Amino acid sequence: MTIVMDRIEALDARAREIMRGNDMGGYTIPTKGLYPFQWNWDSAFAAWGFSTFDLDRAWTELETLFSAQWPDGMVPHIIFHRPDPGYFPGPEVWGTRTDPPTSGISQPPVAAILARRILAADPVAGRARMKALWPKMLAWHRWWRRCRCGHGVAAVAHPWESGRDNCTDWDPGMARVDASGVGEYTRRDTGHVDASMRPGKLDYDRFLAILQFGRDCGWDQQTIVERGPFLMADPAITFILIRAHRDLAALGQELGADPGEIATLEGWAADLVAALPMIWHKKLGAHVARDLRSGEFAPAISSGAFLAWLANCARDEAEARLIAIWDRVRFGIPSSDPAAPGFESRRYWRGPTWPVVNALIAIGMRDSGRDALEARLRRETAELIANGGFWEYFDPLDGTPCGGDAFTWTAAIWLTWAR
Ligand code: 9YW
Repeated sequence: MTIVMDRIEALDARAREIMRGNDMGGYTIPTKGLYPFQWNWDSAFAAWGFSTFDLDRAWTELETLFSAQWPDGMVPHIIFHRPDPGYFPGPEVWGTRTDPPTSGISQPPVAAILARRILAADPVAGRARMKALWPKMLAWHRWWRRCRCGHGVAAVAHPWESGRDNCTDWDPGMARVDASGVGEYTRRDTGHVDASMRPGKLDYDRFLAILQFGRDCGWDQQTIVERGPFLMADPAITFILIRAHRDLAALGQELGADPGEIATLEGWAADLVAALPMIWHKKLGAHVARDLRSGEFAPAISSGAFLAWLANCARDEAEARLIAIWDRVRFGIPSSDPAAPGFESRRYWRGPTWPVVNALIAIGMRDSGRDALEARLRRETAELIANGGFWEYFDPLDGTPCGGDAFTWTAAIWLTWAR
């Protein structure tokens, strides 16, 4: 499909309007109603989107995100800047007692990857702002190393920490979570979006049981990692973190950071690469999520495996298998293999394609010289947005727009990459 010029301009204008409309002053919400706070990786994508038309605002987005960094270096997955009863679980459920109130887990560390791209667009005026952010990003990366990489590759202590909430990746770990004591609660998400597109009731019970464990131990990371109800190795965050460590090291070179700290970052990336065999699934022939409590692998290849290109860690024998998975759908990389049990084409992370994930995979394709694959992924993602609008995610089989409308990160991905 060729999208004609004035149509592209109209889509650009709409994307900017969505981003401005979701701008709460210093931070951007993912979408009105469903997600009324600042989310971690959404904000990094928002900053990248803003960098196409308002560089000052792009840096502000990252600065606001890092202003909620915990003393131990963690950058939380949600920042509850202002109360809003439209979302559950809110700050009183998380009980982190921080100011501003936040959740107690993190989210995929894409900030350094995208900050490097923003600085490339703003090398002069952006230098001082990136310089101020660099030690904060380093502290966050150190938190990942210390609190989530003790088993080798990167782990998540909650499916929400992966950013891919109900993906088939988490099925083995979630099956072991006892949710019998969570008590009564009222979900808000299903009031905004069709319940058939959202995680199920048992998923939510388990999400809450894991949250309650963290809250009850005062968000003590050692306790969570050693004894928490859920801990799984995440291929997506592992690949993202390898790339982010390297990008932060490169930013450090450019900004004249301490060479010892730059070498530390490169060492952390190398250690993650060395640990990759533990998530290599021989029979499936790809990198696959793995339960760190039981050793069990996830049942299917997910979009996480495609991020190996982003980290320049792809294994040749996986390539044909990954492309075969992609060929099973019409639009974009599916979040889980359509041929595997558990795939649902519209239920959140159990099958749908997500423009943000496609954009990260595309960076890897481009950087590793897979230009034809990158062009195909861009064309398919652009078609979804041009035909369906700026929705949260899409059915990869027929392109049906799903989830929330007027979504910040989809607008950002249009402006930065898909158009
Ligand atoms: C939730 C905001 C967030 C994303 C996540 C996505 C979802 C929150 O929305 O999580 O309550 O389920 O899974 O990746 O950051 O867009």
